[in-house]
Amino acid sequence: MYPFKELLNILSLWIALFAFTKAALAEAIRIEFTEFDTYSMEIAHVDVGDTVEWLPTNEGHNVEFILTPRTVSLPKKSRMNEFHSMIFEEPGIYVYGCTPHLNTGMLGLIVVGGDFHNIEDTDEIVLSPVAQSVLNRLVMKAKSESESR
Ligand SMILES: [Cu+2]
Repeated sequence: MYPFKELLNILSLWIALFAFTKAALAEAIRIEFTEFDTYSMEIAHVDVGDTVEWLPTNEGHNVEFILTPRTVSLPKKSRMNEFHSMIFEEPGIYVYGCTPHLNTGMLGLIVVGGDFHNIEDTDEIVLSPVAQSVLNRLVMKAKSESESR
């Protein structure tokens, strides 16, 4: 038989291991660059603290943020054809696009924590007519998805 103290040690080891595994499994959302000049996931609903990863599965694309909550400054755009990842710590909506395909509407929307407080700021983004209609569609879809969650 193990002495009580040793049992406690084993128990706390298991708890630590469990916490570690949980942290390691914290959700990472993966978005691919596609041959159709789109992101494989146009809208991502994530929780605060989640990581989003962009995979350079097709050449000629990157990730450039064009809207973040006001408390978050625009991150530097990612390099072409490179893996990119970002942790989302502030609730709100984030809009990004691919620098060379912004005008043709290669856009993505991330909703963090189901928070749309800065939705009005999307009105101030200046885009080509095509990209503008893509953005409008994404915003409407994200809102209705959010309501049905
Ligand atoms: Cu692109």
